[in-house]
Amino acid sequence: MDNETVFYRELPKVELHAHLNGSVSSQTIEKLIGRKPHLNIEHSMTAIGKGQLRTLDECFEVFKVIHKLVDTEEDILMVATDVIKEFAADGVKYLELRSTPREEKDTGLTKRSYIETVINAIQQCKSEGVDIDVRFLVAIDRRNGTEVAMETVKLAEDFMLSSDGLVVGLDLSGDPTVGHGKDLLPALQRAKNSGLKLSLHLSEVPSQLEETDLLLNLPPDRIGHGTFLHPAVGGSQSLVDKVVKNNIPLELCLTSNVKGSTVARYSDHHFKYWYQLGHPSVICTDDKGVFCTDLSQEYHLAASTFGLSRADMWKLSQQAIDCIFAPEAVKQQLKQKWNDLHPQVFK
Ligand code: 6MZ
Repeated sequence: MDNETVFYRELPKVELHAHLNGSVSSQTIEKLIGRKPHLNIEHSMTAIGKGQLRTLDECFEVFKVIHKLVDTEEDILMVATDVIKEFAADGVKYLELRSTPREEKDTGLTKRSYIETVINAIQQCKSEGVDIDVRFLVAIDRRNGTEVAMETVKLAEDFMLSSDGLVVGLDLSGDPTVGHGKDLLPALQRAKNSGLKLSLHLSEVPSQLEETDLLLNLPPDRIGHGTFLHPAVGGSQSLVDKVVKNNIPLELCLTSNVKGSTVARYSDHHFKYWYQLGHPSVICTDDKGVFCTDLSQEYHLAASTFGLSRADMWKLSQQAIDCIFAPEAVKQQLKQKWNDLHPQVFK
């Protein structure tokens, strides 16, 4: 490993935007394929390799293939524990995983047992002493509409109260070209009122000014992507002003946006715009398995693309602590951890 690679691996990091089924590594996919050879799924169908570009639509086809491979409690337990350990091995000290609870009639999987299994995986890793604090965001897939969104919020509320602080919020994701945010507003409002933190995918594709404006009025606690918020790419100053005024952090995923073709080149990535504004921006992976990346590569990529120093990148990872959904005491513990690790990382 070269010097730079070692630095970004050792840099303590916070991962706030990771979809569970998009984060499955090639090793875990191999194990799943071994469990289900009859599906005839090949590895090339579940990942987008180096230099390959896809449309966002094609990315969503990939998730459907992975969902076929992950359809029992046993699968979810394996996937979640593997993903957590991989993030830990990459130097992630705090992780918020998100996933859409699914029901599978054939295997008896229910939405409730889906969430319980992810929670079990988190607890199992903790009891094994894996050095990472993991929390969970229950995800709403926007394509499933109003009723499912409300049902998901109720489930998330139950788990927020019964999971010992592990379920901290709600994610709104799914194919951004399907459905409209206004149909999901009552569910999101209810979630907010009950104390769930909200991370919403906003303006991931162009021409969603009206929807974005509506959802920004909630306001959400964090924004996923926000690729088309600013005026230069067809967004608007008033959207930017709302984000800035409410100090809503952005979760930014460079490789995902370039491979999914919503950003043409790394140097065009909106990280630059928000970083120059001094607005809280957190580098994340989105789907490390599908996009063949990890968080240390994303930090390295941001640094090399935008000419940032190691000290700048340290500051970015440290500032991400203020954007987590876990309570203040956890932020303090993480800040202490960063202080303790500083000499070793800059040795
Ligand atoms: C929007 C995305 C996404 O929930 O089954 N997901 N939603 N934009 C993206 N950009 C590429 N990447 C992933 O993980 C897979 C699900 O996460 C959401 C989609 O709903 C996808 O089906 P889970 O663990």
